[in-house]
Amino acid sequence: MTADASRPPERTTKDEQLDAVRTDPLQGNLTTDQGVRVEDTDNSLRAGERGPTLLEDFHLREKITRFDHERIPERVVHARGAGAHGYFEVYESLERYTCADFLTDPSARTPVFVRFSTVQGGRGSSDTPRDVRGFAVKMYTRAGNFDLVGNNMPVFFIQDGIKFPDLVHALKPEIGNEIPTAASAHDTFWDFVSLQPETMHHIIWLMSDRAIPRSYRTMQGFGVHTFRLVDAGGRSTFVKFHWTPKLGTHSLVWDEAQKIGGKDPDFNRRDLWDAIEAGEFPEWELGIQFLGEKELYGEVDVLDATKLVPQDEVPVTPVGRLVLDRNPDNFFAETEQVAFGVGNVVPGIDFSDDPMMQARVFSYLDTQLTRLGGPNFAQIPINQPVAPVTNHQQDGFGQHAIRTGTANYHPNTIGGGCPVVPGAVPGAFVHFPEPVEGPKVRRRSPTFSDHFSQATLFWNSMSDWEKKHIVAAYRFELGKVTDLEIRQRVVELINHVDHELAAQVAAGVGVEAPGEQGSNHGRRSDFLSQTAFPGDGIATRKIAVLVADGVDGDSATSLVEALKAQGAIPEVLAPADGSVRTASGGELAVDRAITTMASVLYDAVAVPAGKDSADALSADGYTVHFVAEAYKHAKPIAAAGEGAALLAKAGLPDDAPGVLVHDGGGAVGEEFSGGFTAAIGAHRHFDRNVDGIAA
Ligand code: HDE
Repeated sequence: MTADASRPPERTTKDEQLDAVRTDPLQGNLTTDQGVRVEDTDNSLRAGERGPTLLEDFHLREKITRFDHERIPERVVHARGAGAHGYFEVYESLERYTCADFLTDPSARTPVFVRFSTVQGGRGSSDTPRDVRGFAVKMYTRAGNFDLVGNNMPVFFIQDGIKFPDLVHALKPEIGNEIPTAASAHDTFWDFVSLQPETMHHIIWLMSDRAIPRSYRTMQGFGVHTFRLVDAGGRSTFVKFHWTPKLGTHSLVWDEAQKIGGKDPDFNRRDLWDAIEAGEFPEWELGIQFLGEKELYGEVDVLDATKLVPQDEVPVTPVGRLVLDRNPDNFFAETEQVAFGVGNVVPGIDFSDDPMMQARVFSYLDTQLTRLGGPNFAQIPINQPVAPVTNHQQDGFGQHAIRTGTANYHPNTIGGGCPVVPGAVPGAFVHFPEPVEGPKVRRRSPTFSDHFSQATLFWNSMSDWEKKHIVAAYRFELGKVTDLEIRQRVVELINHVDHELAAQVAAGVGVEAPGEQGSNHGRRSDFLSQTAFPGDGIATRKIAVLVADGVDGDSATSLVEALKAQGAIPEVLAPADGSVRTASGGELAVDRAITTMASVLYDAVAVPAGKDSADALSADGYTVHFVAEAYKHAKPIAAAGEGAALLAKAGLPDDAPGVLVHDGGGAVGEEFSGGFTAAIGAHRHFDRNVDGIAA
């Protein structure tokens, strides 16, 4: 049985809970925080019209005090993010593996709040640097909150949480000048990497296009660690969690990502917001790799967060779906104040001994004490479980509840023994009684010592264009490192991944290519390249339709309608906002002035027929650059009739992959629009030669 995709969005228990705290200050009279009506909020109280301000002006002081304290400390990592509400539904009961309520009841619609993020940049940084993306899901289950605080890459830089402060110190802006913003291309980060071979697997993911997703909606998510599912009888199964986007896994290209950082720093945040506002609810399928109880898969220790278990060996079973269908009302109250915690598990889900996971269970609770100002952060509405909270925790900064009764301890008789602790009954969280033995040591297991073979697996599994992008990324990053010895050490490490890769990187960054190591095992996986996750259709892809006065109205309208029919978002761009005159004397509405936009903000470009329109566009350098740049970024381009002149002016071949030219004017017809749709569906056309294009 599968969940019914056509079911309309319905209000969840979490929505109802949030309703109780949602306020609308846009009514009634302006008051102080004490509810006192004010007579004037534009003038402070002073002794005479030109006299000094008085200390007794409680309204001024309260207003300024509140303003002074509006900012709270940003997250130590993952400070920049965007969030949304939605729900999770399991397709069929997983009771064979777990007693987790939300994974065993297919009729349950579990409310969720998801926050996506970058890692390095501060809260005000841009959305598109080369970086890992956080994919954190808070599930408000009936049995308490379960947080799956994952990333868009299935492995992590390091193996032991005790290295995390070192990693993040090296990655973050350098301490003297606080440079660079939202970038890993600097000496301290690569110095750390060059001395820490266990980073090699994650680093190659970071150098791949996974680090520059086109959209939060087109990236995979991973729980990274191995978790345990525990059934009602106490049997445990190791599992890994995967989120797969319905729209496919797609990325930007690096030059584009850098330009978007300036043109629209909110690119990913806006994309998520707009899609939800438009009713195009982003959707991911939850998949689980059931690993059983084995701790070793060949060379892979399931407790090592720098390793994945290849899907070729253990398939991912689809088990449910996540839909995001509501934007927050208030960014601060919801997206900023949401506190995820790796320690937030529910009966039926438990930890593994992954030393990263163990450290995280501590860190996430601890960090909120400073960030959210004390121990009562779980009472903030976005963090509150929908399951009832009944315990003897009390007081502290930000206590919102008014506790009644006198028994604030356990056991008690004065409170009738409540709340009760009935022992290991169904519904209570019972830790999996894993046997533990061995000496206390600060040592890693020898099963954690292979740092290269999965990086090699990843490299071997890439398509040609993905490999090219990886080489270019290493060259860019290391090219920004000023210390040549660091560059050299990194290249030596890459040489253990693949000699050819190391040689290509070395050639680009001016250091010596190391000798052949013969270390490539030659194995590959079918599930690591992004080409394995194309998604379906072109819904919500943004297409720029370039027009000027004299455009062929039928040509433009037929293109726009054909794209809309496929769920895409065509936008008509012209030299000025308003409308343009069509060749037949009609009017065509313009969505945006071309100078307010850029090709990097679109997935494809179309140029309708019309001689005067094509001539005007071809005479404008900004527009010529627009199409040349779209071509350079391997985007689909369609031109009808005289519109092809713009392509010629930009020096673009009209027979390159993903370039479609339609002879003549008038409505373009199904064959042409179908070809364009297919080209957009393929996302990018990297088999195109772009080397000579100046853009
Ligand atoms: Fe985090 N991480 N992390 N991390 N992490 C935080 O918690 C930490 C790690 C991840 O949208 C912080 O509330 C340690 C792995 C995401 O709010 C902090 C270690 C993975 C988010 C913290 C790790 C992640 C965070 C900062 C090494 C992928 C954003 C603010 C043991 C599986 C969540 C906060 C959001 C946030 C610590 C490693 C993902 C400081 C100590 C591995 C998605 O507690």
